[in-house]
Amino acid sequence: MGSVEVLCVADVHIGRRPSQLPARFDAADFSPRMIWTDIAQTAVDHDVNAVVVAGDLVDRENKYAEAYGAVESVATTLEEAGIPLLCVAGNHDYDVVPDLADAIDGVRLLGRNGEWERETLVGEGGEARLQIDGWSFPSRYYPESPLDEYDLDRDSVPQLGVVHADLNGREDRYAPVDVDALATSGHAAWVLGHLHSSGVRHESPLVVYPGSLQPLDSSETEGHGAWLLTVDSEGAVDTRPLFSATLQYEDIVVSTGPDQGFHDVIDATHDGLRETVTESDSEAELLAAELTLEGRTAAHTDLLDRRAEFEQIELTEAGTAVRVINVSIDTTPAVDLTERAGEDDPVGYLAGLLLALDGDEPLDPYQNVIEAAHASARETHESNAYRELRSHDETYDRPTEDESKAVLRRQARSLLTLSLTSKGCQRMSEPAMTEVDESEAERSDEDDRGTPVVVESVMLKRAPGFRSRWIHR
Ligand SMILES: [Mn+2]
Repeated sequence: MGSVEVLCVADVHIGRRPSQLPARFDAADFSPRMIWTDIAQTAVDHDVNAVVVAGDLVDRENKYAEAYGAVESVATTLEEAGIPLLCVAGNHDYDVVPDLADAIDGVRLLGRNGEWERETLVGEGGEARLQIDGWSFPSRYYPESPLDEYDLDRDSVPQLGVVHADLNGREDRYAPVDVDALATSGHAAWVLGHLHSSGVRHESPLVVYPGSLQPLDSSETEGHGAWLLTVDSEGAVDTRPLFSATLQYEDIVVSTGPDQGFHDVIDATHDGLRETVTESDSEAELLAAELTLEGRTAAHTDLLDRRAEFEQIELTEAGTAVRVINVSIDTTPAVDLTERAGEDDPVGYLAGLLLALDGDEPLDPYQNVIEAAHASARETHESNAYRELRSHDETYDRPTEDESKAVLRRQARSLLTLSLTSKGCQRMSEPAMTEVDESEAERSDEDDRGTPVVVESVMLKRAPGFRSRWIHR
């Protein structure tokens, strides 16, 4: 008697489209529906004994029509190949999958109405080889562990449990289960649905989340797809991901250095993207990267100005199209704060303030600017202009001192950049505290004292400590 192979998928969410695809890529081409219809061929190619779906095959009830054809097409191909298609319902499709199972030959629902149910896979001689135990969501929410209701008989045939459940979840609405309960249930293995991030959560007995079949948004990073599970004649279980998804999201962080210019950072980004493809096990058609740039760099201002150029990156590496879908600039100007702090000019003041706000220097000398910033933040918060916004979040009272400090830190960074580059006021992005006066800023650009006057007049006119040091010198 040989081994039994099961193709496991979960969280297909037919009806949804992956979000934030780069320009010129059609979300329909990367839809879960497309990936799902390929599952039948994958099952035939691997000559599996069954296909198991661990819930949330369909995104929601109003996607019945869209799901019907795709599910029927897979069911038909599998039926012709003699491969059973076994599904349990999840919290998204508790009211869809039972109807699909009634309407389409070849779709077998396990665990209707939240009652455990078993399907036995038999070998060529009719001998039982694997029992598949399934439980389906009876409603949108189910606050208990489905294992509490488990009531099927035990015998010597290995059992595979299939359930849509929240493993060790903090929320208790989606069939919370404890990994220990699964590990001690007597099953040879568990295939779970609900969490979209794939992986083995317990070895021996095996507990595995196949994860979403196709990633649906940029939080679902790394390789996705179906998993192949093998139970040998001794009941030993092995599993591996097939990485069948055509799309992959990744977060990529590129560190820049003080001497790097804009083109160097682009080059480093290319290297980072290529490396990510090379290191990935998956062979997705499209890799969509969320990019974060960090570090102290001479290119800081250029990066802020030319952020959009990163979204024009077009690479192909090992057959994968690589694109950037989102860019965060967390860099700082190439100024050594410690070196500049204490110098008797605005840069020195801002450097000292930033060090103090980061906890590297005492805050005492900056108390008055912090208090002024805090008063200004609260005044802005309470102003009539923002009354509408305030009414949308009644739990939020007023800015705390820490929140005001965070605003002050951002403003100080922004001002530091400005005063190092003398590029004017266009980067004063947070008017809550800045109150840019165009005429004043323009006038002071021509002033022979240059940027420092802009600095004073634009933002820190509310900060008595700052003004007293430089305006009246
Ligand atoms: Mn779910």
